[in-house]
Amino acid sequence: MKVDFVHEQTTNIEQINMKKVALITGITGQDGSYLAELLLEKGYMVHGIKRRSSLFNTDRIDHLYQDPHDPDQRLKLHYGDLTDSMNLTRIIQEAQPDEIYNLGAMSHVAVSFDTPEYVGNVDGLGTLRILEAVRILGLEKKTRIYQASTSELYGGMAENKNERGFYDENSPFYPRSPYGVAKIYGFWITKNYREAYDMFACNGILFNHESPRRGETFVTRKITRAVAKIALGLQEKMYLGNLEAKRDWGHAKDYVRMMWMLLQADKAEDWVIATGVTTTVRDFVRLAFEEVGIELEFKGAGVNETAVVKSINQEKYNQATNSSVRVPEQSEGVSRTQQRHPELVSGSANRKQPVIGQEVLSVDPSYFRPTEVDLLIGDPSKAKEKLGWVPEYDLKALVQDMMQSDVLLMKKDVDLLKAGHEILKQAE
Ligand code: NDP
Ligand code: GDR
Repeated sequence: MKVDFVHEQTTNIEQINMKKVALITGITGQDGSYLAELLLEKGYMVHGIKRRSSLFNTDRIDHLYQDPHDPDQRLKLHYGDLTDSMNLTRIIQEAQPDEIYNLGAMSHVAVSFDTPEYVGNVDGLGTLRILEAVRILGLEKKTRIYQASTSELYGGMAENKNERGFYDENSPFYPRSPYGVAKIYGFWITKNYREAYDMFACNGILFNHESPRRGETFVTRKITRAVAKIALGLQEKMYLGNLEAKRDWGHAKDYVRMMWMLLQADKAEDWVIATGVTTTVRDFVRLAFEEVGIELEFKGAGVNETAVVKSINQEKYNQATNSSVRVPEQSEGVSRTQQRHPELVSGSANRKQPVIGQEVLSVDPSYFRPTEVDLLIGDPSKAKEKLGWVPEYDLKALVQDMMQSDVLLMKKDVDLLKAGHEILKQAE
């Protein structure tokens, strides 16, 4: 039975879902926030684990907040950590979840080279702690578990692709980072608990997925934020690492829908979720600039590669930036505040439209990784055929979504700074 069919059932399935309880580790992350939205829409009671931090770390889910005093509260957050077995066991006992989505992880590949032991503990052993807690609590026949596995398991080894040139569920693994190695433990321990204890535990082997909520230090978001700032004249250029790396980029919204579908399937299995299209980091940069009407020319190679503005489609640029970049008239003069804080002032002379020939990108080798995954491309045929998964976003739509969101975000920042400037000016 295709899961889409389950989706389309009306009252009966919705009534069943009304009673379902889910627990999400990593609810404050990109995927956790979209998944929480999806499950709440479906009528689930959602429990989420958040870490204690010295600053609020719930920005991505603040719009879902529900008053704990409300008797109909359907989103409950628990303090916790994947390194703490007792804490996890207690939360699982309290929530009695029908479904656990283990999305919590130190998820940055480059950072995993700096914190390898921690990554092993959280991303590897953390998965074991969840599985073992479910078993100890005798919930192994009730609770279905989704493990956030990753295309990093393949390590981009060319010889391990299938005959059609993709990585699929049968391709061998060869992880290339402490993150990938920790996640391979998570993958195998999930499979082992499924086989040893007949638990409904699935691995979603997800290829890169992005969104306006993507963490700012992953390459796509780093690019869209920088391009928005460059377009608005708030920054001159950006620095990136390996422009040759190729990734299979999808939209996080499509991928979290698939996580849910995997746990509704008849049988626990492992699944590749991908778009089947791969693109270089360089082309992602090109596409992002195109969204604001700027065409780039790439020059040089390797560490000496740069990109300059080749042409500007003024109509598209104006439309994308909503004419918010205003080069000041000479006659407007410069106030004392502007002189002291030119960087804070919208419309000040240092905030200008990019110009032809401007260098907007250089390579900084400090972003290179000790071992790199050169190329990833996934074959999602199994998920499409068996579960009827149909992604809504292609790469262009993804880039468009991220660019529109970041241009808006940067403009809001500018407006806030401008408002601050007006207040300062009035105080002078
Ligand atoms: P994010 O980095 O956006 O979110 C990670 C989440 O894990 C955050 O909520 C974070 O909390 C939490 N977390 C980190 N360390 C711990 C810990 N010690 N204990 C409990 N929670 C912790 O990742 P994504 O949403 O992008 O990814 C979700 C999962 O999917 C991750 O496991 C990732 O490795 C995996 N994955 C992601 C892919 C992608 O392209 N996005 C592709 C394939 C797999 P805090 O907010 O406090 O930092
Ligand atoms: P990745 O994502 O390592 O694939 O892991 P990331 O966006 O960090 O890197 C993708 C590729 O871009 C190259 N790159 C840069 N990367 C970053 N972060 N910053 C740069 O300045 C830069 N310049 C070039 C990288 O070298 C790499 O080749 C993501 C994470 O979400 C993992 O948790 C997840 O498991 C995998 O995707 C699938």
